[in-house]
Amino acid sequence: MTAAPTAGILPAGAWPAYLDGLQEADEYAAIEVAVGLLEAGVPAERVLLDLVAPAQAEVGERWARNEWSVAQEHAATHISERVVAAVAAYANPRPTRGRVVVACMDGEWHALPPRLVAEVLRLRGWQVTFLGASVPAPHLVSYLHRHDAHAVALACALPMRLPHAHRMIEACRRVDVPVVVGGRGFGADGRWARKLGVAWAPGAPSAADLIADERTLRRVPPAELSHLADDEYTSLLKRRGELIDGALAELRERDPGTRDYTPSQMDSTVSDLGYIVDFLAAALYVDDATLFTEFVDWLVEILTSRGVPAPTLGSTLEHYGRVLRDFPRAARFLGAAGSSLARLGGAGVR
Ligand code: B12
Repeated sequence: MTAAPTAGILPAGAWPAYLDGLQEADEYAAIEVAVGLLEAGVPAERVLLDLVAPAQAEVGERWARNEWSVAQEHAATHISERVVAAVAAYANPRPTRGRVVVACMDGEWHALPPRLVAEVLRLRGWQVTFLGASVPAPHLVSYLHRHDAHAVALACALPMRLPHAHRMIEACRRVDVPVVVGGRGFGADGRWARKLGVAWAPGAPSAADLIADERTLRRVPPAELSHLADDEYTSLLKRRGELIDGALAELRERDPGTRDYTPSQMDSTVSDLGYIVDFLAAALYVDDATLFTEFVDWLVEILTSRGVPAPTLGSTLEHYGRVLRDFPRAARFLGAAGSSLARLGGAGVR
């Protein structure tokens, strides 16, 4: 059993009982643990942030290690959503402050992390409109035209969505609504938010503090994106389809076994090849090789735990490197990822 990352804050027994509830897909048991804490006087904010949030991170670890299936992860996440709803209903706060709109970036389906942020903001008196997963920029802007908002909180869990994040942030700025962003997609220290020139909060409490301090929220240094003038990002996107098709053809050539892939194995392979291009594009967008190398390290972990050998990934990076030889920054990032891969599995880009 994994120890609670916040051990000591919650009464002993709550964490294992809650994780058991998620593991057994027993929503009644999980809700009972959460409501039991509330009844024992634990503040609702603590239940959300010290029980539900780290449990979801643990769900992610178990999925990444291939210990839990996608279905188990989905069931656990659904239960966490029910628990959040139960905690919110129990606390039942009434708004005393202005409206904050909370939304996920376009193409971003991780709605539970910003839902936790939304509930914490509600607990602190804000009137929150939660727009949920994958909100297209024009819809967000039209909502902001119709409803006065004190601030917008935008979530991004996957760094590959950062270029979209930037478009959403700019769209909010055009209607003069200040923005705070958060989520794993901006890097553990928020460094990619700084590149995009937007206020970033590591968690719900700091987001609430920032939203309450409008001057600080609006006082952000400008974006640092002058590197985009080299057009590598835009050109890479234009070649996305060609890159994936080429990598697939090269993979089939190199490893004839892939020709016998089932449709679902083929789907996963094509989406992995696409993720490599999308993460590379996002790294170009913020001009940071670590965005790409961290992704490749993560992908090695995922593939290895599912029995796919790391050399396969090394050869694909090599292939992209050959095709993108006229893209100096992309070539550098692919090289850095290859070296990292070599350190991890001894099979990097040669
Ligand atoms: C549940 C889940 C899903 C669900 C989401 C359902 C839902 N309703 O949210 C579904 C099934 C849709 C999903 C899909 C995918 N997922 Co997913 N998912 C998760 C999981 C297990 C939990 C997410 C969660 O609730 N976390 C709990 C929250 C509380 O943690 P948190 O993000 O750190 O949030 C805190 C702060 O970051 C901050 N914060 C977060 N958001 C915001 C927003 C604002 C405005 C502010 C201020 C602060 C803030 O405050 C929070 C509270 O303290 C994570 C694992 C993890 N560690 O998070 C993977 C994870 C994020 N997913 C991952 C992946 C890869 C995917 C997929 C690509 C998988 C696939 N092959 O299809 C897709 C991508 C879908 C998409 N385009 O968005 C990876 C990402 C890895 C990477 N390199 O980026 C993770 C890390 C899993 C893993 N261990 O590998 N996923």
